[in-house]
Amino acid sequence: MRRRKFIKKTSLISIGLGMTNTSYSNIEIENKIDDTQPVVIATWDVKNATNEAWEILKKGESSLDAIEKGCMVEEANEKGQSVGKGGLPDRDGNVSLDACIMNSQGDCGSVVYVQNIKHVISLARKVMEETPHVMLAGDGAEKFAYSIGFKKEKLLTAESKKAWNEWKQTSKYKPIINIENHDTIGMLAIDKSGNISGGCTTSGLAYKMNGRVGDSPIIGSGLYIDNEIGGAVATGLGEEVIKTVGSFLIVELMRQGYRPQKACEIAIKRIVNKTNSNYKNFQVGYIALNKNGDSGCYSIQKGFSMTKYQFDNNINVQSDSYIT
Ligand code: SD4
Repeated sequence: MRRRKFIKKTSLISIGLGMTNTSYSNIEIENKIDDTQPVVIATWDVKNATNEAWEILKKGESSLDAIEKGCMVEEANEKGQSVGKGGLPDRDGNVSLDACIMNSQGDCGSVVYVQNIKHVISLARKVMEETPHVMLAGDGAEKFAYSIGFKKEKLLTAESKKAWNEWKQTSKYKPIINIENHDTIGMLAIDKSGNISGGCTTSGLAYKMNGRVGDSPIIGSGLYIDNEIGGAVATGLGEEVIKTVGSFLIVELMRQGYRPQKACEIAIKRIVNKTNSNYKNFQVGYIALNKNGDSGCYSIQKGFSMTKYQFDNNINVQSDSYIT
């Protein structure tokens, strides 16, 4: 019933705007739907995380709560080696986490280089809600965390330590991402009131240089939300996302009328088309959601996917990619 209503109301209109200084002349505009459907999307195959978020959305609670609780599922999952406890360490053996969160009012909070706190998405939320700042780093972020009751925890698990020891023997450090080795959680959700929020949480690039921070906690790069338009979130080689301010770019493209799918594709092509891009050697993937509940995803390499919980269906969708 809901689905039919949604499809009926989202007929597409393509209009040529005669733009001269861009190759994207066909802007697609969707008719607005007048009722709100909750929806949550996330990077990679994380159905437990989207399920947790969906349960919160279904009860009519806020998209911000859904994002925090959904991301926490993967932060606590020690088997996931790119997020939270069990994340792979830097080249010196330190696990350091980055995260950010953004609400529908445009407020945001971020933490970087946090070494002893598992739920950095919650800490980012506390930075947003309880400090006058947007970003806290390292020891300062942890000091704040302990002062408000967060527990100190060792994040390096035996499994990740073993992987690091093996890497030390066989691998040389290269500042490119192994395309199989990432599953940063980026999540976007719209609640029953129609408000969108987003979050992103990661242990970053495995075996990175000590002190390195990626795109995931950088508002505009790893995540961006605009409650009038929608949101976007990134995964993959953070340096390339930062250089093109990827998530902000996608939201601005949606503001111009592009659907989320097309906006993600344009943002990926922006990376690929850089003159010095060695895009064949790294992965970047984006997901995006507009205020109508329309979503999209796109990546450079094959293998990226998005999990989407919408219309009571929790599904993993394979992403199209630039390299096929
Ligand atoms: C980073 N974007 O730190 C993150 C890495 C990533 O799954 O996506 N890992 O660059």
